[in-house]
Amino acid sequence: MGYMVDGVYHTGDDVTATLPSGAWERSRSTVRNWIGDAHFPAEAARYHLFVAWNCPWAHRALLTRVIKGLDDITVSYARPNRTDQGWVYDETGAFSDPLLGVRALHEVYSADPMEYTGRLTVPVLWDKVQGCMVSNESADIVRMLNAAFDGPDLLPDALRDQIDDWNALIYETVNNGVYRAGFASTQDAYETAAHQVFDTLDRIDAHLASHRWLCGDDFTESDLRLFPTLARFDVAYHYAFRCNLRKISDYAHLWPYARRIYHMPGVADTVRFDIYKRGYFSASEKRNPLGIIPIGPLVDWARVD
Ligand SMILES: N[C@@H](CCC(=O)N[C@@H](CS)C(=O)NCC(=O)O)C(=O)O
Repeated sequence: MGYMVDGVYHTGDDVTATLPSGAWERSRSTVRNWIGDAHFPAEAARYHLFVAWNCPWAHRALLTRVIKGLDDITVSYARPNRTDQGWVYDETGAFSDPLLGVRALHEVYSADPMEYTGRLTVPVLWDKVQGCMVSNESADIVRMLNAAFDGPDLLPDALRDQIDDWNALIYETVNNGVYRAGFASTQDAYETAAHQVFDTLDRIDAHLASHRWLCGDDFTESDLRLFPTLARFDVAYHYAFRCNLRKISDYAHLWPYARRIYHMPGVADTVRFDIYKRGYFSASEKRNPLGIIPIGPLVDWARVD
């Protein structure tokens, strides 16, 4: 997968992400600048996103871009499968990088004068004027784009505590919960994580029986952060990460809610089910040694109730 030390790329894995209990932990993002600060003015056309269609964290940034109408932020999409060079790009076409012309994400990180140390993750928000990274933390990217630019407010002051509470639960047990289930290396760690996923999905389904959105009448950041996991669930997590007690399309309220988000303007264009399958079912010694990609399931996201 690769990592970087003082701006120099190394192949292999620097840190073991698996704890002695067999549980799996995500490493922390370290580039945490903020649009709106003196060095990073709120001019959309100045910024660029490096993403991968299959990455749910990058999906948060893509969703914020379309919902806030920030088409001026340009985007480079990496190939769905990582190599020993990490996330890579073609020379031309849909998986190329029109901005810097890089062939691997580590070239973006090393183009920043900061001499980065850490993992090479998407999304990266890039400042084209200064030639440096603004942030590699999707939660920050969502918040700074929301605060710096016009368009629907995803984080109204009055709902902030509620939003933070949902975000914390959803991050731990759903967004990252599916990864903790899928990457667990013991039966216990897997079962604990997988049950947490469904406990929260069940709770959200019950909540949505009497609420249009997580925080009442308006679509907020919490809905935005839940959606990438819902979009990947039935085609990928249910099988590839063994989160298979239920599918999203089995839920009475969560399923129409997920489709309500899918049908918001621009959102369907951020979703690529074929690529989710290619990414999550890529050959993996532990999870899918032969790299065979299932043909199904058929999930009718186009349906409008
Ligand atoms: N905290 C980061 C996590 C991003 C993340 O883990 N991205 C994955 C793809 S889904 C990645 O690029 N991993 C590459 C690696 O860890 O080497 C965020 O939310 O922005």
